[in-house]
Amino acid sequence: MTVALADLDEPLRLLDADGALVHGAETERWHALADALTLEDRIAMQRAMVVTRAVDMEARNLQRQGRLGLWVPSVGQEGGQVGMAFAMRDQDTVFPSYREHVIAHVRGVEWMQIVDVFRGARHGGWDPAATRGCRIYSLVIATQSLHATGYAMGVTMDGAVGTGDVERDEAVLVCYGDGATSQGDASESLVFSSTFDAPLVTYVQDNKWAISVPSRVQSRTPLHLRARGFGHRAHWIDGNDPLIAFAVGRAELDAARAGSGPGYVVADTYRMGAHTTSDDPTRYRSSEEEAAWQRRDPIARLAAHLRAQGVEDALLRNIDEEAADTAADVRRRTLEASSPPSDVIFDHVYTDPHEPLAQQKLALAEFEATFGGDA
Ligand SMILES: Cc1ncc(C[n+]2csc(CCOP(=O)(O)OP(=O)(O)O)c2C)c(N)n1
Repeated sequence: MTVALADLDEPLRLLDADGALVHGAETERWHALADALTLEDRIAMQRAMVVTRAVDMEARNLQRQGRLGLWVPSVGQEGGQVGMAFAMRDQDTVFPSYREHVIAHVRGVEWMQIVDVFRGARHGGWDPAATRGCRIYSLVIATQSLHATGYAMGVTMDGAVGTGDVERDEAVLVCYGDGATSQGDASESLVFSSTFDAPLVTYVQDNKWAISVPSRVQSRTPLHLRARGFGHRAHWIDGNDPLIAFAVGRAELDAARAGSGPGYVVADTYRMGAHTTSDDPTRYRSSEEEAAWQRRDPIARLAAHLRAQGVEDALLRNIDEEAADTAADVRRRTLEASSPPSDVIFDHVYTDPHEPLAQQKLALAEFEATFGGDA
């Protein structure tokens, strides 16, 4: 039987589109969890979103000027991301996709580390000790769902699950999009994490489009119902509401670390920009659809909530200025950045010397030499 998305109730939310708190039978237990967020935390969430958006827009401009090979915008999806990022505990690990700039930023990934990925200047991983467990982006759809599952199974084998100490036990977050759920890897991850009670939480950003394919044609059943069929505790949340993302994310990560097995969170959100700078969304979606989602902007929503909590406009303006400064700094550093020598792309593929690769490295060096040092 086909279950139409329209037949379902609304996704869970604690903040409505105007930033007012929502109360109802389903919300109170989530409010109780969101209450752990102090006003300072909420301001920090707003700062992370605003700074990320400013850098995001600047990176898009830099790509247009030929300074980056590609850029993948997160504009519009910052709300759910910031909630999930704040829901993680220090010892947790996250395997992002390529659009989780807020999560990477909150974990401590430097902006230039992200820019370097899209300049094609970074070929290895990020140091998990320096990024509080944020693994490098993956541009191969859903592949990181398997990395995350295996890693989470390893956490269990290390005895770092279910000891009762939430400050020590570990949970793993993996992020991907609605389109990635169509990949076999994503289904295998659901099976294995469920079978092995792995401490894994999957955060699916249903941003409505897998490039030009709408999410509604990719699944006959809503994605959270599919995940329940695999034995995951699954939720459908408003992906532009940082508070519900925090509450559900915190509950699921803590349940996973306690040994209760995997959780699954589907965020109802929207990719406001192009899929990447190589894409033209005007070819496949309407400006009415975009305008409707514009009214649900997570940054405006949390700003309204903060104002209602007594935060002054001057503070919000300071955040805007800080964001503009950060973006300008990223621009300056990108313009100044040099490219690594091309032969390093061979250096971290295998642990041990590898003859065919050594030959390829030599062949590239000989080819580049034909340009007389101007390759
Ligand atoms: C294994 C694989 N197949 C195809 C692609 C090409 N591709 C890049 S992005 C994308 C759509 C992804 O959509 P979704 O998972 O919804 O994530 P979003 O980009 O919307 O965040 C596809 C098919 C790829 N990168 N990797």
